[in-house]
Amino acid sequence: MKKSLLFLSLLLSGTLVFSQGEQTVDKIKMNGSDVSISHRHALPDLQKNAIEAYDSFNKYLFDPRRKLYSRDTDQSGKLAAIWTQAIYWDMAMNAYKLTKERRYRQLIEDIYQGGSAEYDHYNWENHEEWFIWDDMMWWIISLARAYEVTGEQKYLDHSMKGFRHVWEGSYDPDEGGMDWWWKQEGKTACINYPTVIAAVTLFRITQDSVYLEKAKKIYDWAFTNLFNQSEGKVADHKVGKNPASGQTHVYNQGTCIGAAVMLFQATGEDHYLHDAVLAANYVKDKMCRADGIIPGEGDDNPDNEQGIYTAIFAQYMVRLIEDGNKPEYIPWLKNNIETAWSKRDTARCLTWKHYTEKCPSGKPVSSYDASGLPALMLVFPAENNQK
Ligand code: 7K2
Repeated sequence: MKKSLLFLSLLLSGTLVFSQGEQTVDKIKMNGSDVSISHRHALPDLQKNAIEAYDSFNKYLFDPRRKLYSRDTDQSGKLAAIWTQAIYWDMAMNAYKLTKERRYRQLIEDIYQGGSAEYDHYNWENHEEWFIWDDMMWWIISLARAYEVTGEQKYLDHSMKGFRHVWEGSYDPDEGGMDWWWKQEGKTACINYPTVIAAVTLFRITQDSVYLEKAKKIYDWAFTNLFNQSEGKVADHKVGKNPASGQTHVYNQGTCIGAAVMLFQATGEDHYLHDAVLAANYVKDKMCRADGIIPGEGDDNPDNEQGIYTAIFAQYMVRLIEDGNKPEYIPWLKNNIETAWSKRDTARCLTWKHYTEKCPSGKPVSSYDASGLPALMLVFPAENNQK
């Protein structure tokens, strides 16, 4: 507590100190009425670096005029892909949760406004704009989460409407599971697990058990059809009666982990947690390099969106650590952070998806590639929460 504040507290009667997340709020009596004075705890080093990394990400990649993110740092005016904006929106919410700073609260609303102006005011029926089911679902998740963080009703309204729309169009009542697109046959991990995440989030908010039933149904379909139950490997997709196939991706592992942990929390059933651990171990032991570094997927073409996959993985891997109480994964993630941070472009304080190679100075970096590390740093458990 600052000296002046302490002095003030001693002078005034009825002083009460309590903790609100990262903030300490001092309630004092002034002229007979309650006044709150808040000041943030000093953040530990890793979290301070997280804010530095995130502010640089925003400095070079957020377009304040369009209130959305650019595809890359080259100022070409090209926006990042529609669905990736939702992942960047999650990052703003995580920065706000970490710091409780007003500027990040404002950024949450700004990105909402940017998305509204750019994507037909969240009119899900507009299939020119919202051209694939999974792109919608990423936003539906983030809209629900934005409601959880801020209590803004309009976010929840769009989320619930969107969920209904995607469910009606994409759910297959005969075979189960969610279709990826209306123009191509096939059910992908990237629509099915995000549907579970959206449904459990909406269940948590509304307590409407219909959401929970839908979440379980889709999870079961994915468990049976996409999930390798002994290895924890998530197949990318399944087309018709063909066996599941496709490359493994860290984002699919991540959403599988998130879906499983959320269902574990919602139901208390351990088998979900067991699946999440298997899926996490698969990434750690089979997809990472020998030194445990998470792979940056895709080529270096600025259009390649796959760099963002580690940001998605981070969001849900940390849920396993915190909500699933698995602190044993912390050193692994910390090593990833320390390695990539040491390779940042110090001039811009930007990182990229090749964590063991120096992020090149003076060259364009895509928002996809630059998002992975700040996203992980923002959600990394604070030192005092580590067991
Ligand atoms: O084939 C699909 C998907 O199954 C696969 O995982 C990725 C691999 O490529 C396409 S979809 C590309 C993106 C479009 N919409 C949002 C994302 O979920 C998806 O990765 O890259």
